[in-house]
Amino acid sequence: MTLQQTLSILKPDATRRNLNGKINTKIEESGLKIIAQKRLRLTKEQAQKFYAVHEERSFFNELCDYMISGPIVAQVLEGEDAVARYREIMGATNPANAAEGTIRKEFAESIEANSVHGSDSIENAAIEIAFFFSQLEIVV
Ligand code: IDP
Ligand code: MG
Repeated sequence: MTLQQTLSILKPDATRRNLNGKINTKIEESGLKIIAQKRLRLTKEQAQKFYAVHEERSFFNELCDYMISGPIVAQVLEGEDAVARYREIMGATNPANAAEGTIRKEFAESIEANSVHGSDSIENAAIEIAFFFSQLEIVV
């Protein structure tokens, strides 16, 4: 067990339906702590940069358009094994395959509008946190 930080995003479908509080409650009930949080709206260029790893995938352009369709909330979560732990409580990418009790099972609208993002590795967590936050904004 190691104390880790991971990047979370409440996506435009979540902010549009006023679900920030409900999702944050699930995060906090899992034991993860929200140690930084901000609401913002990405530009197309920023969305393309954030999702650059998916550049070759068929849904890349649609995904970037969706991510700029409304405000998002970027967060840093901290806790024991935070990267894997958050992936667990988020649930599968496609809500149809997400386990009971997960955020995506409960709230996601579709495989694209699936309410939350979570870093998929410790290395990517560090890169993604630095994309949104300076060290000054992360208060443990
Ligand atoms: P993840 O968010 O569970 O890590 P990724 O495979 O990294 O899933 O995909 C990034 C995001 O791209 C997903 O969260 C979802 O919003 C979107 N996405 C993934 N697969 C599809 C698809 O088949 N069609 C449309 N959008 C998709
Ligand atoms: Mg991913």
